Amino acid sequence: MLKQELATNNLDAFWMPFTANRDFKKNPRMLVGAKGMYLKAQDGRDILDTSAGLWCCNAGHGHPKVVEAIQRQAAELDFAPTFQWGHPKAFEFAARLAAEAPGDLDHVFFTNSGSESVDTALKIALAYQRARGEGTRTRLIGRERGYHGVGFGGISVGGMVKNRMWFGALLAGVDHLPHTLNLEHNAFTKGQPEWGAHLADDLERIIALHDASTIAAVIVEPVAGSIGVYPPPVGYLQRLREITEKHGILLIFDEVITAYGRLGKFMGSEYFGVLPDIVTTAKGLTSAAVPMGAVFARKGVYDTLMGAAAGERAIELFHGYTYSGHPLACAAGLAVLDVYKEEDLFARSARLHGHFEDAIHSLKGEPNVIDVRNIGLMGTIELSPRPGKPGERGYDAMVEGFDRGAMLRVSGDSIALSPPLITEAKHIDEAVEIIRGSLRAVV
Ligand code: PXG
Ligand code: PLP
Repeated sequence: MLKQELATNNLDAFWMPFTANRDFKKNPRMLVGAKGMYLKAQDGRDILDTSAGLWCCNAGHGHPKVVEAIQRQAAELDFAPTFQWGHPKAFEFAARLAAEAPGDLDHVFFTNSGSESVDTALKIALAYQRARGEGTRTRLIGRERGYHGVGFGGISVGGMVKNRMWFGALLAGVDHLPHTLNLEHNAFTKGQPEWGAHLADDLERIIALHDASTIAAVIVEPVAGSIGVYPPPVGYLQRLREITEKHGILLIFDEVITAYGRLGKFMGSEYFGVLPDIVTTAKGLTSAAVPMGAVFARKGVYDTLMGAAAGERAIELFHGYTYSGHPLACAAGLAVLDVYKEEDLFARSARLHGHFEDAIHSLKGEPNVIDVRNIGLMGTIELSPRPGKPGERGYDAMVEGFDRGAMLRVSGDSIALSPPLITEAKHIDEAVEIIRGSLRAVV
């Protein structure tokens, strides 16, 4: 009896990630169920999911096909190692992903999260440079305000100060491009801003400082997500591609948020027409039903590492996770790919973009709104911070939104929107009206 009570009432033991633990445990926002576009709160209310969980439940919640695939797989093969053994679904899933990916992004390395995908990509980049006889290329270039997860690699190339400042000196040999947000030039832009492509030229400055022969890779999110949706200026990603190519530097797109239909395509890379050398993904890969990440590498990267190994019995890359290609995750992912196809969710997301754009830009003029940005089915409403209290207004809006029946994902004073791709126009309208009410209520 006592044990049962502890299991349900004691919130103390779970150290919650990226959460104000003390406030949450006083005023919990507990979710106990989910179906389609809605979560179920513990008090029985339906809560609209405006953010696809954490930008991840792209196929919506509890899709019967996905549920069934996971159940079947758990009964058939719960686990098989992928170090020196294999199971068919891992190969099938990788082959299907490679077939969908643009260009010659033909090889897939499985991880369990976006953070692991980022560490994997950075390590592949370093190993690739060494394998092709360019072992002096050890520097990694990220971007200010970038989010690349929470591993030491990811926070080193990442650029969010709170995620870095507590954790020591981080990786050596990392430099950062400037971020691309500029409200003076670009506030309330719909889609990609015209101003700012020249910010990519800062890479030439960094190369002039360190020399290209010391630089392995550049990693950026094609659309900065977590910081609050910064669509890239027109031409910016193309310019990064040109400069990296010219100097033998790998270009890594971190598409943990932008892949799997968020921009109406399999990858953001296709949306922008820029082919990077490595792409990191997670989240929508399995619609978050089972944790999983996947790193895509172009043929030349893979072939170089295969060719450099000392014979066919040599391991070509000393890297991997116990759960790389976990059977439950592969089963979920295969079912999710079917759902994306059968329900045509990427095209549907592309079709809804115009309605989404008009709806969120209608929040211009509401109290404290200083910018609205959007691209594909991702957008943000940025609020001015209360003087000396950054993040408080955003936090209050989140709490208010929950009372009004929506889960709002807030980063600082930005409210991010990234609905599941099954969203209908009426859900977008419902989300925007809840945000409007919340903004008027919190002031
Ligand atoms: N790269 C990018 C671009 C991401 O957006 C990660 C890596 C790390 O993924 P994992 O699976 O290790 O969390 C992410 C994750 C938010 C939010 O609300 C964003 C993320 C995760 C949780 C919350 O902004 N991005
Ligand atoms: N720590 C220890 C002691 C381990 O034995 C292992 C894996 O064997 C790990 C960490 C890494 O775990 P994972 O492969 O799940 O990332």
